Amino acid sequence: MLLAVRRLVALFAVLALATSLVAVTPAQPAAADNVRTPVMGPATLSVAEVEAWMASLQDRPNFVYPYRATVDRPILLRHFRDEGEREGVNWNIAVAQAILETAWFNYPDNGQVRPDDNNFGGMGAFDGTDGKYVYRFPDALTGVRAKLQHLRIYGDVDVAADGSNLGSPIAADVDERYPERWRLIRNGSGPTGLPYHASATAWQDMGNGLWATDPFYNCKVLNIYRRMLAYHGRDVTGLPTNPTCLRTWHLRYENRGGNADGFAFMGRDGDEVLACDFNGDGRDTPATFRDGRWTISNLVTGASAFGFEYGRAGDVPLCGDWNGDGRAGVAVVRDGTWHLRNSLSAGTADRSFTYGRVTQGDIPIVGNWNGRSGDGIGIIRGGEWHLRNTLSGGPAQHTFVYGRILAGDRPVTGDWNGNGVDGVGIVRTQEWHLRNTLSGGPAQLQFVYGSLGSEDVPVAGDWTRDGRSTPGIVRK
Ligand SMILES: [Ca+2]
Ligand SMILES: [Ca+2]
Ligand SMILES: [Ca+2]
Ligand SMILES: [Ca+2]
Repeated sequence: MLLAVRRLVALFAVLALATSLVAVTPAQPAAADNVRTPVMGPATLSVAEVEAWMASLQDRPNFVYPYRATVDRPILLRHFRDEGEREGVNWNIAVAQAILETAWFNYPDNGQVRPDDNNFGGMGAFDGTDGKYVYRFPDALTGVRAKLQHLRIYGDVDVAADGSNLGSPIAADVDERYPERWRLIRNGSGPTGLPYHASATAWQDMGNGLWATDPFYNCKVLNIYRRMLAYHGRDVTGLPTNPTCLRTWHLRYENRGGNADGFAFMGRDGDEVLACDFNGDGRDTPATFRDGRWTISNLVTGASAFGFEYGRAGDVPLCGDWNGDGRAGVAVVRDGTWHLRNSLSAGTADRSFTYGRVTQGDIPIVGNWNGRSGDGIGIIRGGEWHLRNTLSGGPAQHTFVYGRILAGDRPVTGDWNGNGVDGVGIVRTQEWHLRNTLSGGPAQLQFVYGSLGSEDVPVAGDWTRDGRSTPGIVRK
């Protein structure tokens, strides 16, 4: 019996693509009771609206997950709408879930489910079974129906034990394994009764064994749904505000456009995000700051993070190697005064000095401008960069104009070409403009990375230890 229950859970294991994102399992606070996005209920967006949003991303020439389902995308979306309305399930979110499960209906070749399986929910994709148990539906309509009828088991307290009040007969696959499976999941396999019926009436319940093992499963699905709504200017206030949701860092290992090579999970809404080499192993890793509280990971996934207090609310946080030992420390800038600390712990500043007019809008930055050990400092005033090699007040060694910071460009620094000296850059919505030399002039590297405009926070780092800094974006 235990085996059977385990299998049911494993049945819903997400595809390899999504599973690879599950790298961190920090202690999880319980979801707030007031945050509920029901599985059942009407959808917000029309087929045309969902199609327009998908096209805006998936039809880009460099999008790595081209559409490969068995019917054209608008037809598939109409199936989701028709079956969603028949079962009373919010089909917009069902599409978001399918996008996560299938990697945009691409079904990457390393996954167990193939495009012509018409399986839109990872159903039967056990870990380590080479696709032996994957459910294969004869056509896209049946596959969509099966998925939405599954969602009804989870979300509808009133769905009948025999499926007799479903909007359509239980979707059957070619070998009729599916109706039996539907009843099993609806009614339970053990003496305790009903493990899945009405077990996730809201999306915030999903994950942690419900549909998927990934504790962030609900966050990922709702983030996709959120993007869909935001594209059309719909209200996304409070969606999702599940406090278990961590920000996803989409890390790129090259200085060119494309999709993320790696992911980290760290930080929540309102946290400042940073990346530095805190342990001197040559790899930059994520950190967050909020109201004086630092959280730092020495793993590029954001796992095994530790925290301490240094600074307070309103301070501008920075990280850098202040003493030239190869390890980054922390700093806060408060009222124009920089307070640097070499160790990653609470305590007093090792060095304090005044540089720039941060209270009047100067943006403080950190970088190794001369290639010698240890980082220098800088400020951006208006569009003008002022860089200083020594950790003290005084004149800048480099002053130049780069980017349109006042118009909303976000500054980034990093060693883009791996020569040991940091360069400068700006991120303009989703365009990265990087320059190796500390002077104004055209970008030496220019590419598109990220897609959410003001919602993506850029952060650069050497994620791979090859000496070169490359982009990252931190996304809700
Ligand atoms: Ca490191
Ligand atoms: Ca150091
Ligand atoms: Ca460089
Ligand atoms: Ca690198």
